[in-house]
Amino acid sequence: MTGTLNRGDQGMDEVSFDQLRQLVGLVEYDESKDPFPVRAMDAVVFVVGNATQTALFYQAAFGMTQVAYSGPETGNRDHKSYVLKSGSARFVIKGGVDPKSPLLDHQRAHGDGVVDLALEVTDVDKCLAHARAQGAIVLEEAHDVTDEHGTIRVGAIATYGKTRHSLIDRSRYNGVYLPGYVEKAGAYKKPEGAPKRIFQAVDHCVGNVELGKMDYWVDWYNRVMGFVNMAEFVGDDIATEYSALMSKVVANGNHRVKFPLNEPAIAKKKSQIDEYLEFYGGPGCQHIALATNDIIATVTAMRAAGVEFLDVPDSYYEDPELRERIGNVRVPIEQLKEHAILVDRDEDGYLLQIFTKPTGDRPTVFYEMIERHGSLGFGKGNFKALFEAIEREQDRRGNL
Ligand code: TYF
Ligand code: FE
Repeated sequence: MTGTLNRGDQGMDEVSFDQLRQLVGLVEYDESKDPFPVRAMDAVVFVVGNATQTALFYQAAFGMTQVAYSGPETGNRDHKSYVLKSGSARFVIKGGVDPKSPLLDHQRAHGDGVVDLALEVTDVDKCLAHARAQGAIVLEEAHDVTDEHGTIRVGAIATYGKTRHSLIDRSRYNGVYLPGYVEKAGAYKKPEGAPKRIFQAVDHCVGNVELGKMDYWVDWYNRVMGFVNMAEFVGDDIATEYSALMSKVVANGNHRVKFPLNEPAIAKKKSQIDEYLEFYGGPGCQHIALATNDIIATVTAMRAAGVEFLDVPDSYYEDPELRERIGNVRVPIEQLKEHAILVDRDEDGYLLQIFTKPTGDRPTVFYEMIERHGSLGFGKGNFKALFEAIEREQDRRGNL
């Protein structure tokens, strides 16, 4: 079928396909010509030092809902694992229990971080065969995992650093997550009047790779996963002037899954990417952007729960050029200023975005909240203000 939209998990959660189109910026594409058809992100999987407390953090501060659990009580003696949902987004939070758990070694080396950007695919075997033919490292061969709720077919390939892409076909499964998990709500109760959800979907997941390796990984995603390059990038010119990083974006055919890739640039200052690579102990996932349809409510709820966002100087909002550049947007500039929300416009529309400070102990992983109104970009017009704000934080940490 030509021009078919990849309908993803429509119906499985409460975010409709048409909502997603707006939320994460989808385009039409011909899935039949795709060597590696990806439906959606299946889950972002984290390994952390204390999964029990981190799961509570994502409920209290990100408004997520706990839906499943695996741990010693369910026969998994190695680690605890909590599954959280918000709209179509799924986070899985794991922490070692057995002192010999390899998850504890991972946490010691990297701190809290993302180990798996798991993808929902229609044909695990086809994707793995294509990936292998293109030279990808296969970490797990395709195999079935079955319980009373049906069968999952799963495999995995290695990407940058210690990160993997699990490939999951859940079309024959109706359990809550994967075999081995039990359905389990959290004890956490949302405060009265709290929004039903703070975000609806994962918009993009950014990888930081070593100096000189960005183009390697762009090419890798092109070849191995059939991803296409998106127009937005930070090139040499911007890099040396103020950003200290270079960045390109790859996406699956319908742009539902978007992976920007950053590498450090040699600039006057130590790159924020170098700081990440040093503290993470190598390449890894830098930020996850979460799509919301009401960024004011999102930021208000997250701030109330104690999440800290990057400061934006008043001059950003007072610049007369800003009004000219962005035109009419849903939220008055005064209100954007009050919440430190950034705004950018391109030929397709505009977007509102805001960035948290690193959410863990190491200056590594952080979040972006993004409200799209037609724009398919990443906030190019904000790069200068954003990178300066990141560098002010880097300086406070003594890493500039
Ligand atoms: O994902 C993006 O491209 C934007 C901008 O270190 C960005 O969110 C790029 C690099 C970075 C922080 C934000
Ligand atoms: Fe981003």
